[in-house]
Amino acid sequence: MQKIIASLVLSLAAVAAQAEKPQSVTLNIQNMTCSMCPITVKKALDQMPGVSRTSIDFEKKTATVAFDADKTSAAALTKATTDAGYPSTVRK
Ligand SMILES: [Cu+2]
Repeated sequence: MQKIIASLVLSLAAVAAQAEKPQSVTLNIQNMTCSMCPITVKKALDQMPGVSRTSIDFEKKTATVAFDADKTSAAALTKATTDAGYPSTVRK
């Protein structure tokens, strides 16, 4: 019985690991001119499904976003900031 539970826990962990495909992308953000802008950009990104973490660098005008590749994409993220008034491109 214990063996069955142990293998069940292991397979559950494997499923959980597979379900999430974390990916990270850095975007170059245009139009961030004042200290309020990063808040707007962050909000636009955070509301996207699958986004787990967003950090904005106001000095470098970039946003680094951790997201689940099953739920969203880099293209959807650049569209989100663009729709919010901050056109962005994926930094290569
Ligand atoms: Cu601003």
